[in-house]
Parts: sequence; structure tokens; C-alpha cells
Amino acid sequence: MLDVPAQSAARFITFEGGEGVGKSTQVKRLLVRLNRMDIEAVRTREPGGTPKAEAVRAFILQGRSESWGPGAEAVLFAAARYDHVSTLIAPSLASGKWVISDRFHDSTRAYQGLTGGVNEKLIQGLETLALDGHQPDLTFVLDMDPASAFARVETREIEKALVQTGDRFEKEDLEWHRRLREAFLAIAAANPQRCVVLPAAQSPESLEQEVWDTLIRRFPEIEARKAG
Ligand code: T5A
Repeated sequence: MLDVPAQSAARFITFEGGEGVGKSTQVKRLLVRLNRMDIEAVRTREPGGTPKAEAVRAFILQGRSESWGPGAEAVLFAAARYDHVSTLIAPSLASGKWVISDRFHDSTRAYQGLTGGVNEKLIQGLETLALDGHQPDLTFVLDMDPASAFARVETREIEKALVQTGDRFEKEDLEWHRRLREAFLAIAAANPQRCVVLPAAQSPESLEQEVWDTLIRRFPEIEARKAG
């Protein structure tokens, strides 16, 4: 039997990308895979993840802060993130649980910063305050043409009869979402140690396998647990 510590380091993993690229689907699939390996993991999301942050989520996504502009919205996202990090993410990691988050700080950088025009100084300052050193260990940037991703979201909303309720950022036009896609790719290019771009226009099963293979390459101790 291999000498593998019962509690190897807990990892913080984030999924990023535009609307409807399949982040939530992959977060759920990764949780199942980790649990199968007896790795305890917490699934969370942004904006949200804690009661206070979920209240901020509802406020923003209902469009109530739209007239405040992207700078004030960046501050709101950061306020939610501060609570999320300090009351859920940091304590979970400290207790040995992995944390898998559907969006995190790169979304503020992409939506409010690079696409919304909020200056780098404010984005960086908010990031420093809200993260308090809790950078993700690995970020999956799911990438695909936004027109195809929208078609997925529309199918889902038609199925749920929600076609009239597209949230705050789903309402932006296609050109805006193309710039958003470029923004995520630029963030990934600037952070090659942390970010891995995966093509999202493939089946959920094959994308799940790519996520898992990447994870194993980054954190080989997972395979060592299996061998043990
Ligand atoms: N925001 C967020 C900011 O502006 N700044 C910030 O700092 C933060 C944190 C969040 C909004 O807030 C903005 C960004 C967003 O606009 P949200 O509801 O969390 O709102 O929005 P999304 O993250 O875009 O959530 P979606 O559910 O729309 O997209 P996902 O999670 O990427 O996609 P998913 O997994 O729900 O899949 C969408 C549909 O496609 C199908 C699914 O079954 C589903 O029907 N699907 C696939 N179909 C074919 N092939 C695949 N591989 C598929 N994977 C999933």
C-alpha cells in the first residue's frame, strides 16, 4: 500500500467562461468524480454561494444595479465575493475540503473589466481585498462561440418555459459576448500556470473527461489515492 496522506492538500478549482458554455454541468460532473475518489468537495457558485452573497446575486441579476454602471457593479460582485471567500471558501479549504466554484474573480475581470471598461486599478484593488490571498489552484476556461452557447441556453429556457427571463448579462448583444469570449482567452493567456482553456463545443461526457485528465496531470496525488 502506498504511503498517501489521508488528507492531501485541498484544492480550489474554478470554472469560467461565457453564458451557457457548460460550466454548471461540468462542476456537477467533477463533484461526482471527486466523491468517487473519496475526496470531500464543496460545490459553490458566483455571484452567490452564501446567503449574503446570494442576496447580492438576486439584486444584480434582476437588473436592479444596471443603472449604477459597471464600476459599482464590480464593487457589488466583490462585496459578495468577500463574504463567499471568508465564510465558505477559506474555512472549507482549511478543513481539508476541495472547493469547486462555478465562476469566481475572473468573471469580474472579464465582464466588468475587459468588456465593461472598468479600469484595471479598481479591478485589481477589489481582487486583492476580496480574495485575501485565496487564488484558485486551477481554473478551467470553457471556450466556445457565443452564438452556439446561446442556442443551448435558449433550448433550456424553452424547456423550462423561461424564455422571457434572460438575466442581466444574457441580454447583451452577440458582439458584446464575442468580446467577452476574447476577454476570457486573454485572462487565460496572462495566467498560464493557473488557467487551462478547454473547447466547450463537445459532448458533456468528452469535456468531463478532458477536465478530469487535466486535473490528474496537475494533481497526480489524486491517482496515488486510487493506487492506495
Ligand atoms: N457575472 C458573474 C459578472 O458579470 N461578474 C462576476 O464577477 C460574476 C461572478 C451569472 C451572471 O453574472 C455575471 C455573469 C453571468 O451573466 P449565471 O446564471 O451564473 O449568472 O450565468 P451562467 O454562468 O452563464 O450560467 P448558465 O447556466 O447560463 O451557463 P453554464 O453554467 O455555462 O451552462 P450549463 O452547464 O448550465 O449549460 C447550459 C445548457 O447547455 C446544456 C445544459 O444541459 C444546459 O441546458 N449543456 C450542453 N449541451 C451540449 N453540449 C454540452 N457539452 C453541454 N453542456 C451543457
